Amino acid sequence: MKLFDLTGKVALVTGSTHGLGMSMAKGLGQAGATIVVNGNSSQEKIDKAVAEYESAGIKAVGYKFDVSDEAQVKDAIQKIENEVGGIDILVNNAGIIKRTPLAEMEVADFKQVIDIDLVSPFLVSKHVVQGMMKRQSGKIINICSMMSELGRNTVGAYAAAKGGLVMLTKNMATEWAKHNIQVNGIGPGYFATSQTAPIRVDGHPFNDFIVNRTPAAKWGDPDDLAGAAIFLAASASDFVNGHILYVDGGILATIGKPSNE
Ligand code: GCO
Ligand code: CA
Repeated sequence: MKLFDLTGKVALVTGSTHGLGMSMAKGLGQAGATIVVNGNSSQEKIDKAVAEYESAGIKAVGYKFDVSDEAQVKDAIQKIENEVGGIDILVNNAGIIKRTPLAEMEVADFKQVIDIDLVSPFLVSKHVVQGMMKRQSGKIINICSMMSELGRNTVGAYAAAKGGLVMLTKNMATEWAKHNIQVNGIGPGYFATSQTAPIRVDGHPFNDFIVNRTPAAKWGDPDDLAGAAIFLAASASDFVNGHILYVDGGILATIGKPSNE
């Protein structure tokens, strides 16, 4: 299906050494894209991830850089464009979460969450879009959250960043659509990843709460995100712009139900 074919495309997925970033990147790779793998913890982790993509038959190249450091971002994007090719698809996925009640949260911690989860998507996009504008073609996907729409105790900084990312997505779409660049978001529901591991343990009240709160009655399987990523990266979505595609098992469709139902 040509509409969903990414053969010959270069896709930079930030934070793609593990978790949802890796699942979405694998989907893009299986649709034909070359994956530029990014992380910032260690070169070893990147090398391991690249090997994992390759063993799945996906072309992958690793670049270690900090998405919140403009000098590093500029340098890495220049290298990627020279060494791999023009970036056709950018997935702003890298992010962090801190679970602390707002009244007790240090300002520095709040700012760090905003910096990585909101400023970095702007920063990376700002540099990647230069090439996209020259080529008059590009796809940017910002990874949002249930917390783009809903509040929850202890995740205020993350929610502020992810809510902001929705408006950043709409504004990028507004400014860049005329260059044939589509900017959309994916809003994952509750997925089984390392980020949610501490709140997913069996017997933890949050685990039962999520299963009960989700009409699909389960945590998402990270592989369930690949289809949305492929759609928003492919020509199938060429007139879809500024939209957030929530992949949440129906959470946002409902107020929820009492625990005895
Ligand atoms: C939490 C979770 C969430 C998710 C996700 C939901 O503590 O509530 O970690 O914030 O990770 O982004 O969409
Ligand atoms: Ca190309």
